[in-house]
Amino acid sequence: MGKSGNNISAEELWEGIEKMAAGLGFADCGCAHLAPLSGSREEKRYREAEQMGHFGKMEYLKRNVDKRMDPSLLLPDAKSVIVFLAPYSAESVTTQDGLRFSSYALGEDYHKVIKDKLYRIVSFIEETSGRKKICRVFTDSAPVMERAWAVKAGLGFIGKNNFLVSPRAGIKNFLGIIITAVELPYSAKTAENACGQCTRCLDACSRKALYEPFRIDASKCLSYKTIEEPLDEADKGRTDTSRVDFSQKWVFGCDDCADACPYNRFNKPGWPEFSSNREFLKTCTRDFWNSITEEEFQSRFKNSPILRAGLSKIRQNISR
Ligand code: B12
Ligand code: SF4
Ligand code: SF4
Repeated sequence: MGKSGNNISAEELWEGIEKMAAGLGFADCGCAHLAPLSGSREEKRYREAEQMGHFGKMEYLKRNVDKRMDPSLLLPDAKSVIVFLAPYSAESVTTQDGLRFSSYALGEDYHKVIKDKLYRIVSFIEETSGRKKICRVFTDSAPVMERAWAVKAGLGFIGKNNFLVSPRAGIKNFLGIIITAVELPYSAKTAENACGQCTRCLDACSRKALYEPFRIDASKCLSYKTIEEPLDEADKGRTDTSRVDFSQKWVFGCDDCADACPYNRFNKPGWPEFSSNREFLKTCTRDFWNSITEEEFQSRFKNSPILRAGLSKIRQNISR
């Protein structure tokens, strides 16, 4: 591997990135050579899912498929995809009246938290290599096949529940991505699927969204139902939650197929930013959601993933 600029070798640059990632709290990172996914098994699976209607009303998944399959359309001259694992392993919240909030939504908006840290690594890459505008940062926000790149970067395998499962850092990790024009040493690590005969995640999925190993009908998934599915016209502006039953229910996201997984034992401690609202959410019973105004909701959940669903949608989820 040659020099990446400023007379530093690609290996030295990568060592610096790894060290910095560990210092910032990332549980692992890896790097893949950027090559289009066009014609790959990942593209085939993606197009099958779309054709079978599994994307429901997530229109953004149907747009920019060319970019999704070829990240060099997102950054000219892109050479490498670096993938980072950001642990969020706090236990989900259940209120005393049985409302459940998924473990990934208990703190600050993860997009911002992760990107802020990745921008620091970008500054390091640019300063060290002596080149500007050679990186782009993504997390859950753009047409990038994040799980597929995590596998290529050697961070783990795709489990039967569709998660990127890391043999070193478990299952509760967000993925963060830097696409860069710098050529780096590519990961030698690989991880074969190690689910074996286990089917705990499929058994745990009450909606049968995981309808066979490695296949999800996202339009049936509670995460889609409680966050992404557009609010029913009839339910817009709902102000009460009177049609409530008393069983436990997921109100924002779902952790059933993740929590069932034995790889949770390898989870690293979650970043405190990802659980900063945990104690408060425990107090958010039906009475709270009934009485809060739109303005209070906007201000209380300003920097939280929960804002994405909106107050009316949360009320709909509670009364469903
Ligand atoms: C749309 C979306 C959703 C949708 C659809 C999910 C889905 N499984 O398709 C909904 C709203 C349901 C959802 C739910 C959740 N999501 Co989501 N979601 C996304 C998003 C934006 C796009 C995913 C996508 O393209 N789906 C389409 C399918 C077809 O593609 P895919 O899941 O990427 O799967 C490909 C690879 O797995 C690939 N593949 C690669 N190698 C291999 C090898 C083998 C053997 C196989 C079989 C497949 C395979 O094949 C697939 C098709 O190409 C990504 C961020 C991103 N840009 O990638 C986050 C992302 C996948 N979500 C994430 C999270 C945290 C969740 C939830 C846990 C949130 C929650 N608690 O409610 C749940 C988990 C549900 C589940 N079992 O997957 C994380 C996952 C982290 C991880 N460790 O895997 C991501 C990566 C966001 C992030 N940056 O951290 N999500
Ligand atoms: S998140 Fe919940 S509904 Fe979605 S696939 Fe997993 S267990 Fe099923
Ligand atoms: S629960 Fe079992 S089958 Fe599902 S992803 Fe984890 S190890 Fe694989």
